Amino acid sequence: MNPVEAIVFDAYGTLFDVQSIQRKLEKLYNTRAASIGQVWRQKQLEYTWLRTLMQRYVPFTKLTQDALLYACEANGVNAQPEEVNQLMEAYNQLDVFTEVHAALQQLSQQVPLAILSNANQELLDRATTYNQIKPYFKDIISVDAVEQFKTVPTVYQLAVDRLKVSAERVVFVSSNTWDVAGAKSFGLQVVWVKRKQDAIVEQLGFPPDHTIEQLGDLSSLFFS
Ligand code: LAC
Repeated sequence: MNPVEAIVFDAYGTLFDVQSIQRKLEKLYNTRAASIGQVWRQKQLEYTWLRTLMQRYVPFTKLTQDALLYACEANGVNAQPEEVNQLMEAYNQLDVFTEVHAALQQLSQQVPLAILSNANQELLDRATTYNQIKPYFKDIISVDAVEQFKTVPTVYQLAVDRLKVSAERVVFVSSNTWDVAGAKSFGLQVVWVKRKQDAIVEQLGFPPDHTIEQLGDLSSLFFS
């Protein structure tokens, strides 16, 4: 295993728990909330991939709002502007998973940390400030800088360039199996944080180097 000179984190589902958005959806749309939430997340991902293929970049907040409008219409809901604003505001105030603070506090004393995310810079700045985790990071990197979304190699190259560390000495941590494959394909060391017990690795030929269940396992994995 190569020495570790930096650890880079994906944001949504890895650091930030998107579950709180589901609760807001339930308040607004009760029985249709589950389906809206599911279509919203899937469409948000699809739009990042489609817009990259089309070379038609827009900031993550705009794309996420477009995906929400699609999800509501697909479920027969005519989303009101106030409801859309409420749900989008939730992205600025997502809570981190329970183990995140302690894990980042410990890891930041051992090696430089960064975030690498599809989210736009403003959204990342607000979410990390809200959760008071900004001080743990040497850098907070948004794909805004290259105007392409994951899994294009250019995005992972951003982390290598900004941290000035060779790819094989960067550990990338994500809960998103497609992001795991993208980072591994690029050449980073990759840890999958398997937060959902029924999740499985993508059949893309780029499996993670390690699988953990929560971020507190990283320190013993690399620094014991
Ligand atoms: C991100 C999403 C994919 O932060 O979680 O890039």
